[in-house]
Amino acid sequence: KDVIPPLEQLMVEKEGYLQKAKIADGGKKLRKNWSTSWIVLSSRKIEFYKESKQQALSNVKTGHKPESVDLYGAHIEWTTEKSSRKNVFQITTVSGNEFLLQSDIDFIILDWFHAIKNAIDRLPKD
Ligand code: I3P
Repeated sequence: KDVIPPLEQLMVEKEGYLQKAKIADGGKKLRKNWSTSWIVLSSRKIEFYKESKQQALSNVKTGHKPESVDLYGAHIEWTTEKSSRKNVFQITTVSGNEFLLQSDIDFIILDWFHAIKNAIDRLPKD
């Protein structure tokens, strides 16, 4: 039978592949482990899928959940200190999760930075 996706998933603003490393969970530092992630940005959240888009879509039916990042109150900033890689920015959530996102391709990472920053800036600040 058909599964009706939540409203946010019908309002996807941007999606694509980036390199991702989660470096803190609830304020607790994690060992950095870069991997390719399928990333879906909607108005209020980012979802990180470990798999390809195809697998991500089929997982909607199985109920397999991606890692979801709440953008309310989140911070985004470029960083040159947290990685030896170029084109890295960090997202920090209110809950103390920290993610690094990276692409070697300048325009791709710039587009993502501005899309996520705009989404955060559009959300209420309190
Ligand atoms: C890490 C791995 C990461 C690297 C990180 C290393 O080693 O090489 O790619 O981050 O550097 O510690 P390991 O796989 O043994 O955990 P960058 O690629 O972002 O530089 P770091 O410790 O300076 O963060």
